[in-house]
Amino acid sequence: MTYAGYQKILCMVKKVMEKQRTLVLIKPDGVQRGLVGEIISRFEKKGIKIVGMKMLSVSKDLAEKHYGVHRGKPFFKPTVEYITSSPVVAMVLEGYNVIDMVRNMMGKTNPEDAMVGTIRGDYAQFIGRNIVHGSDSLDTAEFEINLWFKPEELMDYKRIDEDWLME
Ligand code: IDP
Ligand code: MG
Repeated sequence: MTYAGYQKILCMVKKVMEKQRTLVLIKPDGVQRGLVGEIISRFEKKGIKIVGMKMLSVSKDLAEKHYGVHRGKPFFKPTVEYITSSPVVAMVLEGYNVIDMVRNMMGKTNPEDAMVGTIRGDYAQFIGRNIVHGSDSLDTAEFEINLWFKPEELMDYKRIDEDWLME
């Protein structure tokens, strides 16, 4: 095997083994439509660990910080109004490559483009009512977890099925 080939495999292995945390929100429409259990259940069945969870009413300040990267865009104000309109469920999920895994399980931002089998593809129709949020990168995840959760609200524990999830 060439050195480059060895490096590539090392990177692949490293990616597979990267333990991450991500912020997931069940947005107001997900809560109002009775989809909290269904959404959490999908993550649980996949073997993803919940390390933090709470229900809260989102303040305008928190919403504007959370969607800060979108400030100035036409959908910024409606999106802040949407997330503050009714309680949300916020979760921190942990697992290997969990950031991309959750994004894949959520489906594309616009439910019209989201594949059947994804959360948005199965349960949503409009981009402004797309029922879930998931952090989109390591940096975003760190920022969003710190924004929504205090360190003491996050749990370190071992799930009993962990040994059976991994090779
Ligand atoms: P994401 O939630 O898949 O990461 P972002 O592009 O980060 O998508 O947008 C944040 C949220 O803003 C979306 O989930 C959606 O609720 C809302 N949003 C984004 N683009 C539009 C739009 O074009 N019209 C209405 N709402 C939008
Ligand atoms: Mg986003």
